Amino acid sequence: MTIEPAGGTPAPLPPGAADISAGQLEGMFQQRLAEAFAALGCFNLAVFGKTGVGKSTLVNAIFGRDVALTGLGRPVTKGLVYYRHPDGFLGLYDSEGFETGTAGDAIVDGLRRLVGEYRQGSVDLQIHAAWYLVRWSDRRFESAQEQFVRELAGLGLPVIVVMTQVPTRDGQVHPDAREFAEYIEGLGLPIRAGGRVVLTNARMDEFSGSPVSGLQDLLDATYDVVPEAVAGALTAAQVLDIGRKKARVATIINQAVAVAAGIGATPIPFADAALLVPNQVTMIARITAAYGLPPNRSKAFAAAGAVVLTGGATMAGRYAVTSLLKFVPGGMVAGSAISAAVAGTLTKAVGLAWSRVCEHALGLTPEGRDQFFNSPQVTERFLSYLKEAKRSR
Ligand SMILES: Nc1nc2c(ncn2[C@@H]2O[C@H](COP(=O)(O)OP(=O)(O)OP(=O)(O)O)[C@@H](O)[C@H]2O)c(=O)[nH]1
Ligand SMILES: [Mg+2]
Repeated sequence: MTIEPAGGTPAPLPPGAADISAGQLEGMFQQRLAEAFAALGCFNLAVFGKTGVGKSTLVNAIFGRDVALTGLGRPVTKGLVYYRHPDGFLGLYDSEGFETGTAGDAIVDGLRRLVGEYRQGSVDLQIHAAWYLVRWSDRRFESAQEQFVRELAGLGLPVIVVMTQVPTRDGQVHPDAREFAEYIEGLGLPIRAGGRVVLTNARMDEFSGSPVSGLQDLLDATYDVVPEAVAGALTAAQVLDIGRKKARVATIINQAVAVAAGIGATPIPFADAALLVPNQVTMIARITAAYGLPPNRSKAFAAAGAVVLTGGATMAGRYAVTSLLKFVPGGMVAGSAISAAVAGTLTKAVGLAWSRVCEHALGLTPEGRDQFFNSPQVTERFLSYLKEAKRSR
């Protein structure tokens, strides 16, 4: 028989599928994980602005990583370097040491060529959003800067103008920054975010006590301009808006539950509970990718993933079957078969438990974060979360 995994191609099951070997499962896990990350694609952001305006700091605050430090830089044109983060789903065009005037002209010329190239197929490098940064304390916006923004927009790039290092007190923006933003807005530039300048402060300023602000606003404005095809990559890459990650994961779990219910529509003999596992492996892989867990953060993590999703998924499947089953009303059909409802419930429990493992790995759970994940720890977490899923039913 074949099982349709959520969002993937039908996976042939070996004969006597109730006993998928650990080796087969490990291979399946690696393949599904690779597929899930490939399906995310890559979100490419271009960041422009004068030296010291706060480009790196802002990117760091929203994506939680110094892409320029961790990525492999590739000069694409004079003054513009493209970094692909090793995780694969985030790319950054950084205009290091950017100055307006002739240097700006050279960048625009380079970009024109680039945009032409990716229109011809290298979609992978397409710029999905462009931030133009202005530091509030500069208090002036030169005509060369204005010209540059117009040219970027003229190339078809969705440009968001961002004011950086903006001080606020009690939620109130410094009046001079507000006035400066209004001046820029008054120029009628062809910019996104509804023509607004987005005001941000990416780092708490110890001296003035100005808190971090405006980052969610900038992220929301960025989502608004990003094509649906790379929204998943943006969701995986950003570390600011956990709600968006959770919402994506909820969709993935629901899809897997629907597939599981389909598998259980013809009640499965109790002993064949492992029939549910390939779909669960796909779901787990997609959840992992959706959260933006580094696919290869470390050898320890990769090994842990393999253990959980080989031994773990099987264990989870069996554990769940033996211990969850009796809690599902009407779960048992003819005494020893798994119904659609039960198949769905089991899959949901596995999905929720794995989500929590991911959140734990990212430091989003009250327990904090294990920097150095090892396999037994992950397995233990997974099973304890699974038990809680059972209790909370
Ligand atoms: N308080 C505060 N400081 C900031 C902020 N953004 C940047 N800084 C500081 O300003 C300095 C320059 O920031 P960077 O992020 O390196 O600026 P950049 O635009 O990447 O500079 P180049 O790479 O040289 O073009 C650093 O000392 C930062 O700590 C901010 O939002 N708030
Ligand atoms: Mg920088």
